Amino acid sequence: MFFFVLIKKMLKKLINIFILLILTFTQSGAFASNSEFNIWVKNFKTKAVKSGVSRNVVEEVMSNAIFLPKVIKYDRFQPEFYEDTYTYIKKRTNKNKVKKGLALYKKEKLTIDKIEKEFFIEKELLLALMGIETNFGKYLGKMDIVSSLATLSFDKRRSEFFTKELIILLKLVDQQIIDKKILFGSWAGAFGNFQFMPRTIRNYAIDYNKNTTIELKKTEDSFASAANYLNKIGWKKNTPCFIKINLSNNTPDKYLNSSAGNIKNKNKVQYFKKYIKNYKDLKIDKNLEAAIITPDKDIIPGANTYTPAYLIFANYEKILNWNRSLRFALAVCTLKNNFENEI
Ligand SMILES: [Ca+2]
Repeated sequence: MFFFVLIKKMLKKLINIFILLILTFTQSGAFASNSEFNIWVKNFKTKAVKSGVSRNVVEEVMSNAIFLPKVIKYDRFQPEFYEDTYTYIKKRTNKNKVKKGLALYKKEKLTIDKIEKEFFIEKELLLALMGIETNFGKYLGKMDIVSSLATLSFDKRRSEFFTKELIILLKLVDQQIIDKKILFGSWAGAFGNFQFMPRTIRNYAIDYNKNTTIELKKTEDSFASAANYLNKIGWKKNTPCFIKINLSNNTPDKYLNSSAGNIKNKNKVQYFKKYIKNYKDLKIDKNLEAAIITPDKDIIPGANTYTPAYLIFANYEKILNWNRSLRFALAVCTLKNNFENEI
């Protein structure tokens, strides 16, 4: 009798554990998301076919799409503190980076020089962008970008934007412009040596060596595509990007741009004369249109309001077009200058 009660108790306990397990499993985010994700994929496929992608390509490419929880984690990650501008630039433009870029240039000199001439874009700028985006092709990203884009499209936060990007990518595969076997890149769907999003590929990428596909992980196509992009958005060769200034403490607040989203209160360099302590030393055309940026202000706790400060020009804003970050554009132009001293 005692033995029978013991077995009954154990059985009850096992059933409880079993129920608990089922509950835990079905309530977990990953499980819930997966079933909802599959429904989303089904609806997305219909949408993609309606927008003109062939059914075969939609079925084939989307059949391997999975929900990637880590992509959501990266997208939600907000750094608790930002590096100050000096640290950010220093890390990304150091001697090692210059050395690595020079080695690549030496190897690919003929191609890179040809592209520089053809698109009117300085080779130093191309090298700087590649160095900062992927450390010269070392960090291309290993994420399956179809799944990344699908995950971000499924997610509510920026669904519309990423759905459009994914449809563009499917169209590029459908038109056999991009090889579907090499779609690995960053968690946000950027791809190749210069980290192009699908829309950038569609609008600016070039099959430079004319072998029918655009290979953004190879020098010829990726450098020509980046140069074409910069040329089309209006980068002007041999005109300045930014210059460092010592800003006076009486500079009105409205002139201090600290956000990359909307550069305000532009004027000729000479207009800002009364606010710039080292004005006389600035080796720059004083009639150029400029704006002042103070990238640490409002972002770095306890940062000095007026230091560091820079005058930025039209070219700088083209780099913001590429990536909307004040620090990114400063680092790119700094690395470009570093290359200029070496090539
Ligand atoms: Ca090609």
